[in-house]
This record gives sequence, C-alpha cells and structure tokens, in this order.
Amino acid sequence: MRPTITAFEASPDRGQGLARDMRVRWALEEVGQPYDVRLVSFAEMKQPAHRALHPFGQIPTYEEGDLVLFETGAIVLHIAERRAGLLPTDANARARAIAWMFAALNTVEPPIVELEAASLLEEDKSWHRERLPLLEQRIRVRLDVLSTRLGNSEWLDGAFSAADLLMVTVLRRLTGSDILEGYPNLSAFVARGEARPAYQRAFADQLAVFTAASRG
Ligand code: GTB
Repeated sequence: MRPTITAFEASPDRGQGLARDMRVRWALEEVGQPYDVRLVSFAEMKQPAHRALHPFGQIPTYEEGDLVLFETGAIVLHIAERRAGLLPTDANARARAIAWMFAALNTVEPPIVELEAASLLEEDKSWHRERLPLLEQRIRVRLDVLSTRLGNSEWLDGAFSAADLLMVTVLRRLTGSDILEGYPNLSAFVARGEARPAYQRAFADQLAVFTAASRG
C-alpha cells in the first residue's frame, strides 16, 4: 500500500530540508518505498480534518491504508520495522539501534530545539543574549558525548540504520550555527548522511515543493 505523508505547503526553511517531513521522506527513500505527499498550509494544519490525523496540528503525518501515524520517531520506526534496510536483523543490534533513535529525539534534539525557539521567539527579550551561551552549552554537553562515542566510526552502531538517519536530521538543525563545526567527526557524520543517494532524492523532492511555490 502506497503511503501518503503531509508536508508544509510553504516551508519556512525555504527548502533546506530542516522540516521534519525530511526524515520520513529519507526513510521511505532508503527502503525504496514510493509515496505521495499532501501539502498543507499552516491554517489547514489546525483544522479538524488535519487534527484527526495529527492531534497537535503539525506535520508530518503518515497514512497507509487504515493506519494513521504522527510523530516522526514513530513513523520512521514503523517504516524501518516493515521494510528491510533501516534496522539490523540481529535482535540485540536492533534494540540498540532503536535506543539510538530515542537518543536522537529525546536527548540530543531537545536542547537544539530550545536554542532555535529562543532565537525565533525571544530575540526581543532583554535577557536573550545572556541566555544564549547557556543554551549553547546544553547542546555542547550532548555533542561532547556523541562525538566521543562516535569517534572514527562511520555510523553510530555498525551499519547505517534509522538511528543514523534521525541523528543526522537532528544535527542538521544546527546548520547556520558554529556549534557543529567544533566537532569535525560529527560534521563528517552529517556529510556522510547527506551524501547518501536516498537522502539526495528526498532533499530534491522537498526542495522542488519550495521551488514550485516560489515560481507561483
Ligand atoms: N515531535 C513532532 C515530530 O517529530 O513529528 C514534532 C513535529 C513538528 O514540530 N512539526 C512542525 C510543525 O508542524 C514542523 S517540523 N510546526 C507547525 C506548528 O506546530 O504549527 C519543525 C520545523 C519547522 C520549520 C523549520 N524550518 O523552517 O527550519 C524547521 C523545523
């Protein structure tokens, strides 16, 4: 059954693949699963029809037959469990990869999102500049550990998996800050992810949405 996902009709990142539909697109490309995309506006996301798919009124969603999913972690895990290519077959290795998926979303992503939110929503506050080093330090605490753990390895735990896919998309959110540059092995890890043909196809597809919209 060919799944349908939702994505921003007009992504604020101007097609740089930072919105979270990118993870789902990339996962689908990795496993060779064709899919459809339904574009939604910010207003549509908050309407009952979309909230029936996503209680929080966000993108992406995932529809496949009778199944409706939200939350990128759940969607990527679903894709990885149903189709070969994104999780090891060995039970322990699979459990470890899933642990790293949670680590990407629960441990590494939150301080990055906090910094983004501060830059977007708190720039006019008198205390904003004072708070920034604190937020950046919280990210570095996580990246120090991640960098040491990755060392010279290509991927987080053996072969490329859904854990690497999620971690790369999380670290890409630091694009534009100099934080990631302080960790050459993590920058190289992100570059390895971005060089994968499946990533490139997913990136091109989401960029095409922005390009078409800007042509009018
Ligand atoms: N935990 C959820 C998940 O992982 O699926 C979070 C989903 C989420 O945050 N969705 C965002 C959304 O729908 C889009 S990805 N926001 C609209 C709303 O809440 O009303 C977050 C995002 C948006 C834009 C950029 N950007 O432009 O760079 C980057 C990331």
